[in-house]
Amino acid sequence: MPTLSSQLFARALNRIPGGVNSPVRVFRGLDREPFFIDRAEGARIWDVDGNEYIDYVGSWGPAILGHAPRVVIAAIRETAARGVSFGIPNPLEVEMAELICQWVPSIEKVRMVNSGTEATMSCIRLARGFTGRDKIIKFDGCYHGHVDALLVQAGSGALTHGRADSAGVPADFAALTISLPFNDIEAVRAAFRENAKTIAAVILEPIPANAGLYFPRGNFLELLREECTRNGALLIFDEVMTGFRLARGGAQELYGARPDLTALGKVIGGGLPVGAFGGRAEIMQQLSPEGPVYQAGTLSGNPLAMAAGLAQLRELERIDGWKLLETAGARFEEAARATLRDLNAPCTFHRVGSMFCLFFTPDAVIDLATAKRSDIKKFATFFRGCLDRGVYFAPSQFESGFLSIAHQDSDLDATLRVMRQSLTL
Ligand code: KE4
Repeated sequence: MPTLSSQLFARALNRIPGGVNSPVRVFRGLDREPFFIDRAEGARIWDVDGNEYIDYVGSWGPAILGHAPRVVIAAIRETAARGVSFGIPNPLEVEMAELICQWVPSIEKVRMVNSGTEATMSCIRLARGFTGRDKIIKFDGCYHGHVDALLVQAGSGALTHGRADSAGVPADFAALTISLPFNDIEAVRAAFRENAKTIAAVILEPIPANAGLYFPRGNFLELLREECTRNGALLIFDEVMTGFRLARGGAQELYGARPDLTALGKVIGGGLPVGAFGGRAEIMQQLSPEGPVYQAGTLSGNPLAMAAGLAQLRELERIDGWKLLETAGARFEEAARATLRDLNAPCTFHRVGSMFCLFFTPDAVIDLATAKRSDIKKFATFFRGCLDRGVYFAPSQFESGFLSIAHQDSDLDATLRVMRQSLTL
């Protein structure tokens, strides 16, 4: 008897491309069909066939408090009772803007949008409008959403599905995007020399998490800041994933960095569709209706996403969630590393705060090229082993895992037991 998930997937394939509304959900290369979710609470999810999993995807980042946190659900219910969307300024978007600017000092003005893609797309257009320049530097393996200008050597689903560049992006567009190896400051300097006064911005995930998770080496971020300032280009941090997750002020707080623009998303919506972008006031003033750079959105700043996001962020601050997540993350990392040592497993484990990644390569992972040395087949066996034992990790080697406030020590201990079994399959 086919499972309910497989019946739903068969129907989905009839009417939805690939059966999914986002490619990374399709379990590509994992020799499994995706399951369909029924409900979620805390650190756990249940599929439509009643199978329970400890969840380390967390809706790809938003579920930092765990699923269906009481404060968020209450805020949505209460706000929805007064109307769902107005297209008229509402008090909650003012509160959200004030909170973002207070928590992220580099952001003097901010505008809400409805996805991370919209946030990065708007940053690119704004940088081009502000500088009068057209070219963009990004880094191989960094993923910034499905923006034409940034689907060049992109990570996440583009990488998982083996198409780091996308069809449908005109060659003339792609030619304006220069993609370089992450951590290679000499390549950045050479690109600025070879494209003098034509580069509008450098955009990056300050801690890349869409080709698996790896880190800026040495003072790479500081040198990027210097090169952008020296060459009159804007520095854009894509903190859609790291923002409000790794620290109250995101990765830029951890590294003491000061980008010109920041893209945000995920956590600030409490699970509802959201994005935001902000930065120096003199740049943001270029946006319509004050300036010549047009950007707009029917549902931007909608009260439900604002209420959910504010409730989540304020709860994070109330409980000092970042400290709790660091404690849990360190505990998980220590036990995971001990397991890998004990099994002499050919793996590399990376973690920062509540974000982690297990690469199936013994080599150091510092950029996309080294991440791609991972043994995808071993990852697939590990993923299936964990799934069959009730642990759901991101369905791709080129993604990151997320802990939430809701993950208890007992969940982590159970997960580590499952990891140990799945690493020896
Ligand atoms: P969205 O448009 O999917 O809301 O955000 C795009 C985006 C931008 N920047 C970063 C750093 C991101 O990680 C993302 C989206 N992340 C992926 C997971 N790696 C979303 C999952 C999906 O594509 O279904």
